Amino acid sequence: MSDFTSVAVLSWSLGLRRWWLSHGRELITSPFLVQPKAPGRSPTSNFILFSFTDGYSGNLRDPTTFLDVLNIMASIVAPVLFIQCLLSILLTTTLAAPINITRETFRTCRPGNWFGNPSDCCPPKIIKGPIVDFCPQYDATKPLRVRKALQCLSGHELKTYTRKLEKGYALMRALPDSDPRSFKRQNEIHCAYGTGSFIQDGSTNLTIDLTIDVHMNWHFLPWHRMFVYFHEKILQKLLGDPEFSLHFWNFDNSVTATPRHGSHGCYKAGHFVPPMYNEPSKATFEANRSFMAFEPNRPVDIAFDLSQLNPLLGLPIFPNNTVEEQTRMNREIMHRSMITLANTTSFIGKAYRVGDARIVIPSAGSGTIELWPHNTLHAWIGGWMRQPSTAPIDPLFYPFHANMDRLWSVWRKLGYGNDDPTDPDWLDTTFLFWDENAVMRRVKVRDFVDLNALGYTFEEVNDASWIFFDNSTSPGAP
Ligand SMILES: [Cu+2]
Repeated sequence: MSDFTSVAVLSWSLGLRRWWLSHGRELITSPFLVQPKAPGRSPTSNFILFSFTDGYSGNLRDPTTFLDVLNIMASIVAPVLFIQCLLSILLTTTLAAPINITRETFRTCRPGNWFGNPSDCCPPKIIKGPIVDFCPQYDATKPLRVRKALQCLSGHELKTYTRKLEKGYALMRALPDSDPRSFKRQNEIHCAYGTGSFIQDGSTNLTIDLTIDVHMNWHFLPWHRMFVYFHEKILQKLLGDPEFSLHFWNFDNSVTATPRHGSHGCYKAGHFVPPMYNEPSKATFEANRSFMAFEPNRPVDIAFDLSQLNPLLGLPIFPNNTVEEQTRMNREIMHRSMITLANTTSFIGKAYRVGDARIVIPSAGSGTIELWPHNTLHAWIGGWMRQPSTAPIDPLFYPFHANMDRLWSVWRKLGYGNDDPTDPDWLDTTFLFWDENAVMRRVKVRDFVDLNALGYTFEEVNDASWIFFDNSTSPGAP
């Protein structure tokens, strides 16, 4: 907020001064308005960037200098920034507080958008029944449920798990649309929370509506932990099995070595799309993915960049790396995202409170873990997974995000002073979710930072493959 204020105020004062100087001396040459050529006008600076052509006559206008461009931009943009800034100051000084999603938030839901792509996915505007505060039920006498790595399930375990998950999804898909636990409605809730469909309570009274997005800021990790938690609870309820755990896709695991004798935990590579999600006969299958995601021996590309488009087809270019090249790159990026670049602020994401405008540029607010591997793999998997309005339509979303959840807990254990924010505006943020009994729950971020209190943990896997990544090792070294 303070950065924004100073930029706005600076732009405003610069703009005013330049506007006065320009108009006072009749020097302005606007690229946007057709003006007669000023006789004898010559460039006042060596920083000549553009020449503009009069669209009607084709005459070349005066060369416009760098300073003129700055001048014009400042004159146009600064007042807008200034007004926005004043409103933001007004809001933050009077309302600075954690985001709270309420009945009113649902009531005022409206169509949203993501990078200009419209969406219309508001859940029912009227929440029926009471909203019940969520409270973790920690029972020290009970063993923690273990979410396991999908690639490590033994033959029998895998069979049982696949059968259960298939049944769970069949039941979830069979629920009517009116049931908030239905597969369709779960996509809807992620869509509403991720496309600016919800408006911050109270902001509708002002000239600008401040929308909410759980991506590109510090809500990314806790919100998705909650979302997967309730998804798992709903599966448990439908299956009648309170011990059912949603196992994770260990996509960051590029282990290529055989396990050392006596090692604990699972040491198998997890960087391929889990086969049960790629078999057309299974309820976990989704055809709408990039063709690369169906190649059984192709590791994921954590470096994938959707902006690499084939100029002829407009389709993304998938680099043809060898398995060794790709896994080395993946380990390097994981190391950077989780360790080298990841302090508390840069890992968790930018603060986002009442009065803050929705952040719409990933690099401006996302934590490192959201940028890599999260965003890159959503793009690499493709299809529904490429947009927040549709991503949970692909069942792969859930084991994918279960691993994101695990990576958050791994980061906390790494040392380096890693710890979650202590800011009450983060801890006291409340979201609303329907639970396994279709009851609306008010959920606080502070109740979702401790996995043990939530009753589950993750199987140990070989994170050493990226934790101890050494830049000096030759490509392909395990
Ligand atoms: Cu999301």
